[in-house]
Amino acid sequence: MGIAFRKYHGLGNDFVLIDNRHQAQPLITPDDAVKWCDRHFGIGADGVIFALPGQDGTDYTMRIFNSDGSEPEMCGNGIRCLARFIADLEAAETGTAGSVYTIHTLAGVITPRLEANGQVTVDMGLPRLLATEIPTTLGSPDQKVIQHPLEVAGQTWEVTCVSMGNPHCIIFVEDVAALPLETLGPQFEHHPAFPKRINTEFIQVVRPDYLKMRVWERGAGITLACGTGACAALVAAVLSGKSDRTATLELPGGCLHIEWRDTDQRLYMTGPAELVFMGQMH
Ligand code: ZDP
Repeated sequence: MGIAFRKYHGLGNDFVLIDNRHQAQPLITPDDAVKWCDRHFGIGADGVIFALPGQDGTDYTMRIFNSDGSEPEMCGNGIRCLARFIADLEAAETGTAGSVYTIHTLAGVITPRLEANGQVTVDMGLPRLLATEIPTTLGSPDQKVIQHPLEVAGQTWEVTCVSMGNPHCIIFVEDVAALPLETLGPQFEHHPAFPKRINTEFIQVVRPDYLKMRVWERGAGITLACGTGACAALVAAVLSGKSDRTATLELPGGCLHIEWRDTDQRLYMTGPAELVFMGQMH
């Protein structure tokens, strides 16, 4: 007997989605997720996402396993895919679907909204900025980490740290295309300054409202897009005086629209989420 799945992507950041609405225990293990995500021996994905029953009054719960089997607290592109997945399931079952969902995650309640034009806008919540909240040993525990020097690969980088529930460090560079991301990424991810490892975003400011980004993700390596990373990058750019509070983030897989709203200090991310195929895994 196989397990039914659907594959979705948000700007090429691709996920296997599992309908787990009937039980709180994920239908597959982290080890299974590693096999399913393998691009040669499995389905191929950056992670596996479960739609689980809601908790504390939320509509649903999201959990995600990275392609290395580790479990992140949040996933921005993934939660857009989850919202589309749930709406697709509901529509197939009842003929109608919701358009706003409250989702319980390890990073708090996140609220995606399906727009009429096919895009998904997500209230990603508040950024966390103190060193202990990232977590990182850089700077003092109760202070922000902005443009702080960090030695990696024989070079000193100025890093800014932002948690969107999951940990990010952001570095501004002249030319993102020129970076050897495959060799640099793992050295940031496993640097002792980051006890829970780290997602690393390199940002090129093209204009105050247009940033180019490349990402090395914790537990997944180079990906074509990262929603939490794009939100973290905009926060870092605003804190460093490099961008407006609303900007387009150009990632290898396409563009996300990100707003750090000044009225409520929350991040709003808008981007696509698309079904690729459905299948059954043995
Ligand atoms: O924090 C981590 O371990 C990430 N690999 C989680 C996945 C983040 C994601 N790419 C996003 O869009 O936020 C899904």
